[in-house]
Amino acid sequence: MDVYSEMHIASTPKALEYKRMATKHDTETLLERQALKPPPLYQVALLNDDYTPMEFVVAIIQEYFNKDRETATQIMLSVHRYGKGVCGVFSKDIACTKVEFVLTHARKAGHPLQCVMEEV
Ligand code: TYC
Repeated sequence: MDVYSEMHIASTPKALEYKRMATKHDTETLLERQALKPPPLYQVALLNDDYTPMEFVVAIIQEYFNKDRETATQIMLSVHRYGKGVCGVFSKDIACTKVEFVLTHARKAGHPLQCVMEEV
């Protein structure tokens, strides 16, 4: 069969109807898959070290994780005692940006504070 005959078949009403059904089916499948699988979330945590001042860590938690002073102090003390503390849970982009901002701020201030993100 030559190319002109194929083009004719591909545009017959029946062929167009099949094409429309296939497209609709694909769209529904994609929407169903998106509805069933929510995007992954990431926790952002601070790690303990022996040098970063407690007051600096409290200020960081307040500034980048929107915590009041009391909550920030509790998180900082938890990191100090147990080695690690979660400051919040975010989408991938937001978590990545938080880590970058915290690390940049800490390095500029000359502190070795570590901040990590982990899928929850
Ligand atoms: N351990 C630090 C100190 O005694 C305080 C500290 C707390 C450091 C939390 C880092 O993520 C941290 N100065």
